[in-house]
Amino acid sequence: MKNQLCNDTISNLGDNVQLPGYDRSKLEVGIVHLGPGAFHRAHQAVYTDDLLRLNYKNWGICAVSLNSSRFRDNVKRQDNLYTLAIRDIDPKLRIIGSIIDVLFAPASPEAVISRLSESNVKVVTLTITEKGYCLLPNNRLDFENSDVKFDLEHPDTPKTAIGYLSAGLRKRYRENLDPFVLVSCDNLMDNGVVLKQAVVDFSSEIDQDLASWISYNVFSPRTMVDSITPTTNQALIKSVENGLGFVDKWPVQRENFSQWIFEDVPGMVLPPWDSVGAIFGADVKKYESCKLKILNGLHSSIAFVGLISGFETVAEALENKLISDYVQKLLDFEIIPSLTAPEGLDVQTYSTAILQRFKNTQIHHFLSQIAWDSSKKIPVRILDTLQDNYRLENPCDGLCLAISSWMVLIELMISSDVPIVDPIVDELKDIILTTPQNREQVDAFLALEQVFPKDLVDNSSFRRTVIRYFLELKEDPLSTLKKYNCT
Ligand code: CS2
Repeated sequence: MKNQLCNDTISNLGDNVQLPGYDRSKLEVGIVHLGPGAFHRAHQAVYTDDLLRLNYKNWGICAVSLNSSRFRDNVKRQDNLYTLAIRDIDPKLRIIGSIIDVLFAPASPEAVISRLSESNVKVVTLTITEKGYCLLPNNRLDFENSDVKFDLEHPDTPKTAIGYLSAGLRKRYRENLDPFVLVSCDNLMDNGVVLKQAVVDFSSEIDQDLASWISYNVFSPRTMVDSITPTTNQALIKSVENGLGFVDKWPVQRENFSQWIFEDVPGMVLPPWDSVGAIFGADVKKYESCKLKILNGLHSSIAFVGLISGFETVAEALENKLISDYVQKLLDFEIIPSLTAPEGLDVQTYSTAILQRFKNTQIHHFLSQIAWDSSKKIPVRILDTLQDNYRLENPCDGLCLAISSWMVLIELMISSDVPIVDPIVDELKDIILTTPQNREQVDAFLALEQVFPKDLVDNSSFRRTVIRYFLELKEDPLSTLKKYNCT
């Protein structure tokens, strides 16, 4: 049995592995992170690891899992160290040491609130996925959400990130401490703005003065994050073990590319992530919009058409010429024309680089992972572009085809008993199991108010096109793509 990665064994690792190289016992927690999934560990924790290498000792991370104890259970015995495997032309293994404490919130909510109210904690970062924000389609907090209701009744033992942020800020407010800066790192348009509004809305139900204090004093910049990070699986664990010669129970993998852009707000103090590659002050709103519509919009579209055509990973799906032609046409005729690029960004070059990244065969980026929580992703990634295109009288067929593919995929998954990861899984099952007719099924999907905005559903051209593609795709996905590519 091989030794486990931990503080005591780290110096025995081979030269092929990059080590933190700083004294972890000297670090102080300055950042609390909510939701330490693969993306956080491969992105913000790595930027922070770079900072710690530059000797900024007071920016250690306390990672807080809100839903699962898996991370804590796996990394505890390895002193919270883990391996980052860069899977690219030039593969690398690197040990990340920036996470110095891990809490599992359901086991000790008071420990989390107490961390959040420490004076040395200046920043709270979040990767809680779209559904973690508990938002309505208009991006305001959903007070009917059962977890939000629970948190309002139990503000000292909350379940949601919003409940924790409010509780931590309440304690700081009472103790006359400055608030922390909120840094949302999720793929939401205006992520910082939306997050702060949700915390203010929640807090105003508890204490109006607290809500005003948050409103006036909390910084919550918009950010854009980017790095393709497939989830950790057994294959990764095995290959990292072979590369290290040590056991790492919870490594993480990603491509080499990584980007982090922040809105720069006067007076806001952040860890100096700009000294390790992050960009402060760019036109983040436009960057975010380009990234969400191009990278994430294409990702979801490829996931839907790829899965119903029998492919498993992004790179595999793009090897199919019908799919890659569809993606190129979608990009050139429907996505790029709807965008306003930030100054200095050449959208053609940007999108070509993204397609190149998608073709990276060193990572197995499963389409099924991208398809998780699609009901939350579709509005931001696809429907916003569709609405713009209808307004601008641009072509819309390829985006409608993506929406129909999602509906076909849901039907396929339910009829073959494949588990669906989505906050509205029950509604989706209901549609397929109780609405037998094709057209009626599409109408039932379109009636999902959490997904489809009313003006889009009322657009008869949209509805007709989605029905047409739904019927055609069910017959034969690849020949449907062929037809679309030829028109
Ligand atoms: C992906 C994203 O899983 C998904 O939905 O589209 O996680 C994507 O890989 C990242 O946003 C890339 O930065």
